[in-house]
Amino acid sequence: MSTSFNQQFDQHGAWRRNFAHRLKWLTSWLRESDLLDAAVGERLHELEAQMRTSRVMVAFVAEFSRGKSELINAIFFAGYGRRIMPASAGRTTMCPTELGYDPAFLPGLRLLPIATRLEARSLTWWRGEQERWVEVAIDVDDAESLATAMQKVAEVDWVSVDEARALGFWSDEHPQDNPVCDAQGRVEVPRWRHALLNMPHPLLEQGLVILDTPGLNAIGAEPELTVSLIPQAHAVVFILGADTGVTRSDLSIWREHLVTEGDPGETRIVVLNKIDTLWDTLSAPGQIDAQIERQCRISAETLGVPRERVMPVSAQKGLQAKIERDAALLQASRLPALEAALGEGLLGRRETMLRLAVDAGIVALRAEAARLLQVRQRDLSEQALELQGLRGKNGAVIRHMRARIEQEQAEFEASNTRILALRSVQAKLLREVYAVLGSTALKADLGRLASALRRPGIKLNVRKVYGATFDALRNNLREVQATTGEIQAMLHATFRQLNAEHGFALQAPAEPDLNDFVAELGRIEQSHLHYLGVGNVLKLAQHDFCDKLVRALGSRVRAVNEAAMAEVERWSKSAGAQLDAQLKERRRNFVRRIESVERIQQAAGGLEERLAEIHAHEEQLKALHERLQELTTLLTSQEPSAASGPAEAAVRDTLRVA
Ligand SMILES: Nc1nc2c(ncn2[C@@H]2O[C@H](COP(=O)(O)OP(=O)(O)OP(=O)(O)O)[C@@H](O)[C@H]2O)c(=O)[nH]1
Ligand SMILES: [Mg+2]
Repeated sequence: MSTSFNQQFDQHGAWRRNFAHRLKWLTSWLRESDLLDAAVGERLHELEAQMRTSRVMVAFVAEFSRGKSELINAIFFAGYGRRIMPASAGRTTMCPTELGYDPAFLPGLRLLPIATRLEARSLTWWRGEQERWVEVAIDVDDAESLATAMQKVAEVDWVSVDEARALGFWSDEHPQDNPVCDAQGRVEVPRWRHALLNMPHPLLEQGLVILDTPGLNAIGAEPELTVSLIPQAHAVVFILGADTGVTRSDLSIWREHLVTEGDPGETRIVVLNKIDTLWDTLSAPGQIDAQIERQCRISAETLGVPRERVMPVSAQKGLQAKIERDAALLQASRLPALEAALGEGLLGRRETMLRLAVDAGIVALRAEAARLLQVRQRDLSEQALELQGLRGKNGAVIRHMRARIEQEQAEFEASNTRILALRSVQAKLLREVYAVLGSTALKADLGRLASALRRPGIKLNVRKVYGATFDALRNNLREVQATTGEIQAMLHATFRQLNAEHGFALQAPAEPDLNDFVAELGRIEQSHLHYLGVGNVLKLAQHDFCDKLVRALGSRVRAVNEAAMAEVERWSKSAGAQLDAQLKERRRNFVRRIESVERIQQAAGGLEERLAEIHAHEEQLKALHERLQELTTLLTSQEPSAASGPAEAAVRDTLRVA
């Protein structure tokens, strides 16, 4: 039960590596067995990409100084024997900091200057702009160098009030939130807008992404963080201090970031940190435990979550205990229980999802390859039948047979026009899909939203305005679904006809189901309404804020639309690839039949020899089919890496927001 998050993640990584290994193996077998046609290749490619790009993101969210960075140090970086993320009294982490690993980039820390806030671009956009980021090289094997580089995320600049206002760190409407000016009338602002650490740390290499955030109650947090980045995390850890209890600002951060409607599957963990501040040498251990328990209960009640969801820990003592290898202190820090919950809840769910997707992919792959084998099998038995009919026949009959095959071949090539027509209609409808979901159309929709939000008196109408925009966006998806339905009907009809005329085994691939994307739009809408509902609606009066909000929205909706387009494209490609594969097979089949007849024309014993060959070939195909079943089953029937007994399932359930 007490496998740590790190161990769990290692197992998850091992499973992924193992899968990738077997997939490679299957690929080379398919190639050797001449089964790797375009349709099969497409499936393999998808599976490989699915595994490679799957990420698990954990976000740490809390008021400043609750111990977010310290907890990250304790859970993930204790192996370095020192503090890696800066953690100190007062505000420390000044910009959102993402830790992950992408082998496409060199290891290093990339920092986006705060001045980019003055340009009308979303963070998502900036991610693609390499040259504006400041790169700090790190030596990944040197803890000192890593920790020194990470100090950058705490850097600040002193600027005039005007500059601070322009950057979004000064508000005339909420003067109580403004930072204090120094003697020269300057205020402190973060030097960086966002930090990305790219590092081949074992957990990060396996797809873990950690998001550390600056204390969020402060003025100046970008809406994109709330409505885009945090909602995309697979788990959000919310941290309270045992020394402070649930303060008003904790509560407002909780309401703004953690209470999201429509995200029932997401994991939210509440951590009551700094329990060591309750370790009082004058109290008996039982009294201390009772006090911790009482604090957890009160916190749970205040936040409105079940008591089990609140986990008491001491990040600092946990880090110290791991570094000093002090087992008793580690136990007292209660860090292991938190790690176990994080590992089982988060990874268990993530792995289940990945497994389901991968299993479906494998089944489709197997069907695709099996179809190819079936076609070949049928071609062979037809050939055998054809040749058997030639037994004891004279030369004229054989010549006639050859002429007939050649005529069939010519007719087949002539019927290609229908296939070409299918292709062009398909391409035209796909272009329509791209027009509906593409970025030009989205820009127009969001432009309308932005101007509606700027109208005075919007406060009472926000729901309606968002509703109108999202109805339009949802309608786009529905329109696309109607188009794919049309293409599907056409595929069915044409495939049926081709099957009947040419004995093909074409089967239209399952039509993409866009309902998940419609639901995702609903979640995005909810997260925005929620964000505006918790007191941010007044900020809409600031143009800058409004633009930022709409840009953040744009990035998320674009991602949804792109995913939907990818799904449509995948389906369309799969249909095309099937058709190509069958055409190719059929052409090969004509060539083989003519060859057979030629051989029989030339040699007396050619017929029996050819029949024996065909029979041997049929046996071979049978064996291939069995092997295909075996190899693909190997990829689906692996045991889950994380033990998933009833206890774990229960933890997982408690981690779920009902
Ligand atoms: N006693 C005690 N102090 C802790 C614990 N965890 C963190 N701290 C201290 O609390 C202070 C703030 O910790 P940070 O990790 O910097 O807090 P943060 O939430 O990242 O704060 P910001 O980066 O400013 O948003 C530091 O001085 C830590 O050493 C703990 O478990 N016990
Ligand atoms: Mg911090």
